[in-house]
Amino acid sequence: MSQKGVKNEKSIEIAAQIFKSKKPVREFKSRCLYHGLIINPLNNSPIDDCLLTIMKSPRSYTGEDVIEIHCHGGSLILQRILEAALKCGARTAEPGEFTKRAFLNNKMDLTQAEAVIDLIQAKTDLALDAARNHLSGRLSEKTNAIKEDLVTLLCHIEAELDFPDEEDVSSLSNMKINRRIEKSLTAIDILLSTYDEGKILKHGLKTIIIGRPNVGKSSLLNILLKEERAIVTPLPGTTRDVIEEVINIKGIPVKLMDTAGLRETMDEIEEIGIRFTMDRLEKAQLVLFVVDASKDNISEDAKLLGKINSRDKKFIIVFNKMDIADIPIVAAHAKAFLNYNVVKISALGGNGAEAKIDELRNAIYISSIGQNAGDAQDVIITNVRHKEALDRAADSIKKAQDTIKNTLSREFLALEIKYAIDSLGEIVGETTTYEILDKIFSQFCIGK
Ligand SMILES: Nc1nc2c(ncn2[C@@H]2O[C@H](COP(=O)(O)OP(=O)(O)OP(=O)(O)O)[C@@H](O)[C@H]2O)c(=O)[nH]1
Ligand SMILES: [Mg+2]
Repeated sequence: MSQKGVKNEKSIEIAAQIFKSKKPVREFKSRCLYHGLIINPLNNSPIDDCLLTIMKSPRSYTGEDVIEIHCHGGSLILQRILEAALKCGARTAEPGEFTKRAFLNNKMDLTQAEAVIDLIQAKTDLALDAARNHLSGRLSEKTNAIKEDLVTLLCHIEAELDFPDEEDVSSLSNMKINRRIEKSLTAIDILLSTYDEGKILKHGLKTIIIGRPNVGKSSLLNILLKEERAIVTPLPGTTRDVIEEVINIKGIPVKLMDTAGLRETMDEIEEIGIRFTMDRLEKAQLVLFVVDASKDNISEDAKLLGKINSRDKKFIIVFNKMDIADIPIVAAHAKAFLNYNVVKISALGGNGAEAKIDELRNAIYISSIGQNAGDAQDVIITNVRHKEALDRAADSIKKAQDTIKNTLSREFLALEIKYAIDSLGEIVGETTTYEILDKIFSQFCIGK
């Protein structure tokens, strides 16, 4: 980026006008706390007894002179202190402005700046681990390593093109080039393979509870939430609206949606509820298909499952009401769902039911991100911008391989490798446009 090095030289001046202490503010040492009074600059009346610290450039979050005021809590005090600073020429920060300045002043790269948003928005420990990993620069390290390999290769190819007769420039065989770009492609593919997990960590696993009326869907929502959230009655057709709640299963945010039972109905409101159910089903990643295991005949359930089945979703069949189910009948039911993962529970609770609910939680966890999820050491791609840049880099590398296969001139090969390098450079912010930067930082809802 060329617009590096934003400077903000007024902060110490402003602090000097509103903070009174034994020592003048301009003589404060960097990164030390000083005690004093914040005053109204118009009439010198005290506002609050505070501590103030100056973090002098370049050793601050943004790389500029930063003032931090530690005052008493309370919105009126905060408001008055803010007004005092504004009167002396300060202005409130735009969303993400501190982090944007930190990026523009080379205090962090773009993946680290984005990690700050993820850190603030993380809802579970695993999401926090992934964000912290990016903030520490591990994603940048990985993408830079891939990029550096490609840059070295490109330099060699270009040297050969520019100085074909030079003896110092050893010639690279197609096989050697292929091996090196294949290595980069594998490294990109490994990063890309983490995106499904990353997406779930960041946005949650959209999970719909679906089934025929009265099978115990709302009871299941309630027992997973450990609270009486949805109305449960013995009457089929109780739930009409979609009820959404988020639970944390071993660090995965699971967005649960309880829905209206599916059946042919003459009731207008219930029919609207069923339409809502079908809309949400389309967007869901995981389906908890609930069956009343105490019923003799479940062919209707199997038929319904056949109708809603789709390859882009995972399904768990939940046999509910096991407390009143007949074991031989349940065994017969299971035959209708041979190809599915079936978990048997009692959503009514009691009598060992919790262990079964744990089994279901585990099944949800494994079906969402697999057995190996949650290794804090791994870099996980959570951001669609990074994924798209990696996709583009992989495409360019494949095209580079094609130029070798089709015995095209090495100039074409060099061009594709250069595109791959540029795409990788976008991830850390070396080759990112201002529009993209604005879009990224506008996602911050607070000054930070
Ligand atoms: N014995 C037993 N009864 C259950 C169990 N789970 C739910 N029930 C009962 O089944 C009835 C229906 O439960 P709900 O949770 O309202 O069922 P639903 O699928 O949400 O029903 P709709 O919203 O009408 O589609 C209620 O009387 C529950 O108490 C269970 O595990 N065992
Ligand atoms: Mg219900």
